[in-house]
Order: sequence, then structure tokens, then C-alpha cells
Amino acid sequence: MNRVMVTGASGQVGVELVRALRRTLGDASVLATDLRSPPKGNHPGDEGPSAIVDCTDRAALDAAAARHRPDTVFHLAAILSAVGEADPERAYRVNMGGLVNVLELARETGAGVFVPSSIAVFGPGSPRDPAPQECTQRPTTMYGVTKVAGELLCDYYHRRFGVDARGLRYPGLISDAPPGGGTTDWAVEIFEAASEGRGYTCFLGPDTQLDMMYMEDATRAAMELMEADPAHLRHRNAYNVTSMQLTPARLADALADRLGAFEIDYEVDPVRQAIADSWPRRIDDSAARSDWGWKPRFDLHALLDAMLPSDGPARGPSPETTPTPSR
Ligand code: VAH
Repeated sequence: MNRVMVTGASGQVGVELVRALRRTLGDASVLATDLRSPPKGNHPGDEGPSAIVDCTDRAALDAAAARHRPDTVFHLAAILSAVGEADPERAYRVNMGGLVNVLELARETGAGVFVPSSIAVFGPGSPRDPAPQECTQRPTTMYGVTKVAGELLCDYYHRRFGVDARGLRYPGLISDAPPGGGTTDWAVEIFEAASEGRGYTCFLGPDTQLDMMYMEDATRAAMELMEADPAHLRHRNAYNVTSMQLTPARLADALADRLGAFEIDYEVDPVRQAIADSWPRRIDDSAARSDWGWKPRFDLHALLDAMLPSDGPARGPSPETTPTPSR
């Protein structure tokens, strides 16, 4: 991986992934594309090349790739679960139309492709605790439907045309970068409230358990997967990966413990609660661990250290929050 193009580069994952890629490859090697300009000037790694590109516009995508000549495309542009339920036709058009454009580009140029999938591929009929790498996947959201179809499309392009397509089923992602309209946005919003000394009104119920991951683990996992030996990849699209399981109540308690006090209350949004309830309470990521050496570095304590740096000295992971290796 030497020259990279990122779609969705101004989104929650894109902003942090572009920075991580530029730290490794150099600013000029990473082209950041999105419908809106990426952040400039307020962070190292924000100074590289960027372009306004709609990934559903094949000609625009090809023109940007012809100028930058990427050997790898990280295709992040997508409509997430909650926004997708408000406009399912647009979610289908963007998520599937953008993906097939990227896969066709990769077929013609030989570029490798990373596509984030999600725990949203699982549905009410999937095992919930844990959800294994392979099982029934009948998601009940348009986002989940496009993620299952996307995984199948990536595997088809690999099998039929030799495209080096790889993906990860991400859990909820926690970052300084703002979230993008998903069901796990609460886990980002709660830290914003805590950092500003405010309480938080959560749109999911207190005991809604989902897999979560700090963004630094997520960007590292994507880069490690793309550099992994392809001979070891039994699943390609896409690997379960997780760092921890959280509920709003558990995270609020941890914040109160760390900050001395933290108030949370609940105004459950039935749409996002139903989405969360259709997803697993825990996923099994043992295949990623054995095939390409996946290992999370941020447990709950390290997450608090990273998201609340001003609250005092970092603490090592504690036994009760060190991720339990999946069976
Ligand atoms: C969403 N953040 O909430 C995304 C993610 C597992 C959740 O796919 O839609």
C-alpha cells in the first residue's frame, strides 16, 4: 500500500483514517475525497490532497483516481443505520451505487479495496451473544441489507475478477470526530457532554449492550487487514472485530467514577432502539485474531484516558474491562 484514495474522507471514520494513513504513507500519498471538504489546518495530516467527489458519479470517481493513481481505495462513503431508515431509497442508492463504482474502478485498475461492513449485518435471527463469524444474516434495516449485499458483492468481485477486496464488521465507533447519523452515535455524544461538564440524555435504554471500539483501534485494524498476507484470509468480506461491549448505564457509571459525577437520563427513540435491539449484544472476533493477528489496544479504561485526557494520569487497563478474548 503506497498510494491511497479515501471516499467518505470527511466522515467520522474518514477524518481519522486519512490522518492515520498520512502518518504512515506521507501526506501527498493519501487523496481525501468526499461530498464536502475535509477539515484543514487544525491537525497534523489534514494538509494532504483532497477533492470533492460524489462516489455515485462514476466519471468523477474515475477522474480523481486517474489523477492520483491509487493502489488502494478505502471506500467509506455510506449512509448509516438511523439516517438510512429515514430515507431507505437514498441509502440503497448511495451504499450500493457507490460500492459498485469503486469495485469496477478496482477491477479496471488493479487497486485493492477496503470496505467497512458492520455488526448491522446481523438481524433478530442471528445468534446474539455472541454472534459468530458465520451465521444467519437477515438484517431489518436498509443499512444492514446494503452491508450484507456489499459483503457478497466484494467477495464476488474477488472470486470473479481477482479484486483484492477486504472488509471489517465494525461495532459502534467512538471518536473525537463527530458521528454520522447512526444508532451508536450516543457513545460519541456522551463523551462530548462529559467533556463539557454537561449531563447526557440518551436515546437508547440504559441496558442496551452493543460492541464498541475506539477509533484508533478501528483505523489500525483497517490498515493491518489491508497489509495482511492474503493467503491467511479465510473470510475477506468481512471480519468481525470488536474491542469491548458497553451499555449507556455502564459507560455513564465509568464516567461518574472517573469525573466524580455524571448525570444521564433517557428519552428512548423507538426507531433507534428497535435497530439496536436487532443487533448482537456481543460478536465473536476470534477469526480476525487467528487469521491476521487482530488484537484491540483500547479497553474501557484506555478509552476514558483517550477521550478524557484532561482528567488526570492515564491508568492501565483493569481486569474487569480488559476485553475478554472471544471463544
Ligand atoms: C451505525 N455507527 O450506528 C454505525 C455502525 C454498528 C453501528 O454501523 O449505523
